[in-house]
Amino acid sequence: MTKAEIPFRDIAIETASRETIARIQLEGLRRQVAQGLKTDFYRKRFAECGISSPEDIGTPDDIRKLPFTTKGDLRDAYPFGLLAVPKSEVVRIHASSGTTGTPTVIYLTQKDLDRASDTMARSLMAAGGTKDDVIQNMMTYGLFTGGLCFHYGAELMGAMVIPTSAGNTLRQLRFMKDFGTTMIHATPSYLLHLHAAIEESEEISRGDLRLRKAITGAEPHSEELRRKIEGKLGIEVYNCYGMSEMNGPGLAFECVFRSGMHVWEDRFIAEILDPDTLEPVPEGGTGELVLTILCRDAMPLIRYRTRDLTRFIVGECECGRTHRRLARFTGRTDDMLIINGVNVFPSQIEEVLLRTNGVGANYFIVVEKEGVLDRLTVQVEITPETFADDARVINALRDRLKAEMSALITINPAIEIREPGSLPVSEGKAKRVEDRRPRE
Ligand code: DLL
Repeated sequence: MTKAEIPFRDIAIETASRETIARIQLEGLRRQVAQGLKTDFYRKRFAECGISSPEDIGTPDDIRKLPFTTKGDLRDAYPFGLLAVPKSEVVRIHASSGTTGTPTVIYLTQKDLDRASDTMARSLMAAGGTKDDVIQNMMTYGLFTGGLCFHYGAELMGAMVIPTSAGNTLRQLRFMKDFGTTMIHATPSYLLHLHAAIEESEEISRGDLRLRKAITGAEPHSEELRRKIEGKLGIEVYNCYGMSEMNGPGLAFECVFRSGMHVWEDRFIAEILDPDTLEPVPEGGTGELVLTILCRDAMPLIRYRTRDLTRFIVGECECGRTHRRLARFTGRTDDMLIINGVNVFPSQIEEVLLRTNGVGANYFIVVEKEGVLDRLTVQVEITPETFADDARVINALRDRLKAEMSALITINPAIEIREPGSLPVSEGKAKRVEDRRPRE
């Protein structure tokens, strides 16, 4: 690929000097501090750090004077505690799993949404997407950002977007064939599932499809898995990182060289810190990604602890972009599980168990692969009284747990009822989760 062929949405900003980026970040950070001061939450937190005005931020490094924000803070601020504009300015909300039943919610003004869509469009164009693409979005529409936030960015780029949402693989394949889909957006596990479905299908073969690229994210995956999917489907696969707290997918994205994800540093400040000391790691070292959003008025989020572990890739990218690249994520510092792209905290499951009569003292969570998809099983000890009851009572308890859990975590667990005292009791810190999925 020649230099002239490298695609950009906004070449000036994407290749801006580091000095320009630092200036934009300083202005953006001051704006976010000003927005933060409009909320009780940040006014109080800033005061504890001696910050009372945006003018207290003199250089980009002054970000280190600012407090951290955690998922727990978002839970405490639910539903509107972090709103920095009049409620009538909000045009949409999105949400992700909280550590308990309270979700993590974000609010967006129309301008915030426009900027989020522009960020997504920029990411798609960096991956070589164009207005001629037919993009099928196989991520769930609704509170999850992978549906709508991706969708609006793809539309802004001018592509024809097919909002099939997740699941219904046969219909996905028919649409891909009939509308000549060239790009798809799906989790890595769903890409594998799609490949298996094509192999098995008597109706549709790979030769019927015009697919050239897939955008994937929402769950960790390895370079080996990417290569496997690329080989099987005969396409290029691009890694995309995001989280609902930061407006969803596309905050970091791979360009056509596919060697790490550029973080859009005019819109986000990314720090990589030692999760214990919260001090910066040496250049290129692995640590927790801490993000500050610069492009949102409705809800400032400063030094948000993502709990995701990664590192900056040292050196320049061949594409000429000056925005630094993140390496693949190697894990998290908390116990969040990502099951078929959905975030699940063991504490959410525990919450349902604790409030249900008839449930005993011990439980165990197992995550496994079933074919290419993930499967969640919750083994639950019940009380001796319930265990002695007849099968109808036990089945009703099982159904109730299943319904309440799937309402909370949005995926269907298998519930295995166990006899009192039958699950292993750990000495010391209870081990209640076993992730048996092979690390790819
Ligand atoms: O997963 C947003 C998204 C949608 C990203 C579509 C990419 C594509 P949440 O549900 O809030 O938002 O989950 C965010 O998912 O903190 C990571 O732990 C994980 N994650 C997201 N993308 C990647 C990725 C969306 N490319 C959480 N690699 C994050 C590894 C990822 N982990």
